[in-house]
Amino acid sequence: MLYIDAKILVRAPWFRAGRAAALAGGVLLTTGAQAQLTLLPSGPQIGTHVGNLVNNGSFETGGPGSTVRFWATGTGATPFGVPPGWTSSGGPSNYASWGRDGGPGPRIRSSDILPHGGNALYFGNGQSATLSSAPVFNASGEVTLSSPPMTSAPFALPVVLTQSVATHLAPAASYVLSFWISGESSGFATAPGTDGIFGLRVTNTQLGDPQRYFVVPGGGPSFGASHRFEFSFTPINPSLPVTLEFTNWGHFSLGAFGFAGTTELVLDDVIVNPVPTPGACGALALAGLAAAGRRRRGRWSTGR
Ligand SMILES: [Ca+2]
Repeated sequence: MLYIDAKILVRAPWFRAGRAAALAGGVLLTTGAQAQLTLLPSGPQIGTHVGNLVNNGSFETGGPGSTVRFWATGTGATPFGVPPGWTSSGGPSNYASWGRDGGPGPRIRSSDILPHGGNALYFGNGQSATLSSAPVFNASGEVTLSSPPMTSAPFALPVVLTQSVATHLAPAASYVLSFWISGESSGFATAPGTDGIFGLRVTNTQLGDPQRYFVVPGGGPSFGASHRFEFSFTPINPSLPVTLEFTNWGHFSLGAFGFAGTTELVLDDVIVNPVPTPGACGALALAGLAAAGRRRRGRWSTGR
């Protein structure tokens, strides 16, 4: 089976550190009829490479390492190469790159230091993105928009990365989605930073497969230089996979709303883990942790 072994789960530092409370809530309260995608509070990392259902989630397989390839299908930039396991799309002018560059690092496009290995994805798509109204950057890292972002010429299309993840072959009561986000120049930015926006869709977890929006940390005081986003989710139809979809529209031009031009998405270390169904004793233990240990801690990286 591809479950996280329960013994590994209990030994994991995050489980002992109190963040289990939020995950326990997801494990105990959701069913297939209550499918959801819940952003977890910041805290010690939950996702583990052991039991990761994502194929090439760290972009290390086939990675170019100390140089870059251009990965968003549709680009005219060369050399071209899509990370194995993933599907990509973009406009002809996109310059989304895979690997690492600059330093000291590893980093890509002067991001924060990569959390795993020596390859990550930069979603470069130019100074072309706009919004019809002001975004709201919530403290959780989720961004509230009144209408979808737009990408204008010459880039025309957003840069999109997708992978179907076979959760249906690893049945579980719930799953953890974990990934690391930084931004172009975020590792060297000075306050107030230029936080950006990216899109996340996880199909088969919310009715209508809505796209949601989250901050790309720009190195400023609010969100730091990088962040690991983690979610709990339950598939609507457990006999089908879920699809991860990451979208960058480009640097947003938000001067009309009082914001500076924004940074662009850097992504690494994508993980999906099944969470085993706790037995009666396990459920009681988790409930106890939830009651006694619930706390919320800010852990936005301040850059390094
Ligand atoms: Ca990596």
